[in-house]
Amino acid sequence: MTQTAPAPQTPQASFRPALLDAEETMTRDQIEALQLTRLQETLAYAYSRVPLYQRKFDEAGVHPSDLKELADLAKFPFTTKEDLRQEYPFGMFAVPMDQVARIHASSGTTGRPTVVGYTKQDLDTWATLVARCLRASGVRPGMKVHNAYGYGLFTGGLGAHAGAEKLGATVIPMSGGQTEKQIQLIHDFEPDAILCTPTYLLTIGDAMIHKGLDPRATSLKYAVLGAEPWTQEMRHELEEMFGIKACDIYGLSEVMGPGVAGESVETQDGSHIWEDHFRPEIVDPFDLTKTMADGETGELVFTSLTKQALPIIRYRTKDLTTLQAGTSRPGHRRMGRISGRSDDMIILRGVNLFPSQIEEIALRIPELSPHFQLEITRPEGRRMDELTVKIEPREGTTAEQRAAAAATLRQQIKIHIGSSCRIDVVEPGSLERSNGKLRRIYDLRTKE
Ligand code: DLL
Repeated sequence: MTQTAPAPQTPQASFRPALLDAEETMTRDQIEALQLTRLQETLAYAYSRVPLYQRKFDEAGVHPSDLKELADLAKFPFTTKEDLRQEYPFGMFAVPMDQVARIHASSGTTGRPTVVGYTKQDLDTWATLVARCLRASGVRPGMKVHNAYGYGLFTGGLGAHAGAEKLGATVIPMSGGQTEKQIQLIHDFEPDAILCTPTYLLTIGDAMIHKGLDPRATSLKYAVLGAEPWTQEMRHELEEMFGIKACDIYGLSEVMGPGVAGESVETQDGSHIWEDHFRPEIVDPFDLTKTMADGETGELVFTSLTKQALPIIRYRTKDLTTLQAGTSRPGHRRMGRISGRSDDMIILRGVNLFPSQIEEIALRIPELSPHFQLEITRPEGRRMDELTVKIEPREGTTAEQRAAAAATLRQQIKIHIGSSCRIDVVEPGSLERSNGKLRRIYDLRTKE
């Protein structure tokens, strides 16, 4: 349970550890003991209430009673986005519809949307966990929070909103888009924190600069950013641009929404997964029988431990990362930076490449901006795919500096990733700006 402060606090109120949820201070042993009982309950609950789970467990020859210790989870079958699509819209709900208090959906790029549901208790847990994340990232009761995650079926807007309210903050429910209005409200309402995607914060900062405003002069002190991969270099860019502390928040609709994991402002060393509610695993995406040890990279898989409307068993996120021991919340493990989704991996002449790798390299070159797109083409008559990095230079750079920066980028990509590519330094302001989750990859192969 979240312990709310007895009286309204000012933003300056010093942080008291007593404000942490009791579960945040649990030891690893306590967490794992809690996980075991919750996991046993969840498996039995899912098996008895969701036909798809019953079918899949039966086919795999496992029964919920086979889970005697945490490692036994590896015997159970995975759940994929495809399962949710097949059961569209409500086939995976474990409660009757009159107990479903809210529905969200994620569109994805192809096929049917995936639909997720929440009971009142699920919504309360969700708000509690988002509140934990916001507090870890520096937000305090009494602060004003500008929420620029999109409201609607996307879990970002309403998820972040409920968490900020639960924390005791004052929420400004701006939603995504309308960048001019965002700037106006940030100026007029003087929020302490902003919640949005990293690329959208960049859009807002950029637009401020173009209007002759200084992003460092706003009232903002904290940003809680997620919903898309971002790098340490992008963190540095945004922290410098606004003079703020920027922390990560991670989540996905199928598992809950934002707030599955969140980063502490004191350590800024990756998001702690709230393991009292989710059991994470890292598996080898090419050999799903192989569970990876802490520190090894693989695909992140989640099992929910308390969800009522949509219990989710070994859900394959497609997100590639590592698990490491917790630091500021030692009982809960931390996620490494997400290098990308396996869906977003470009395989160029046998070399695997993620947009975040390009971001990391480009932002170390002072003449280049964080605005870039990746185009994949297959020129006529050629058997090989080509990658073009379209990137904007920093304003005020000369033609010579731009050419030199392009050559450096090309060389650094070759050295660090192993791919040859074309670099197209385009005019500042010419690439599409983010309104939320930014599309970085343009695959033009089918059009040729
Ligand atoms: O993006 C939930 C969310 C909203 C998280 C707001 C954080 C803030 P989906 O639309 O279902 O849900 O997309 C989930 O987005 O599998 C990751 O690939 C990516 N993602 C989410 N957070 C992060 C992050 C929301 N902090 C998918 N870093 C996930 C990297 C992220 N990728």
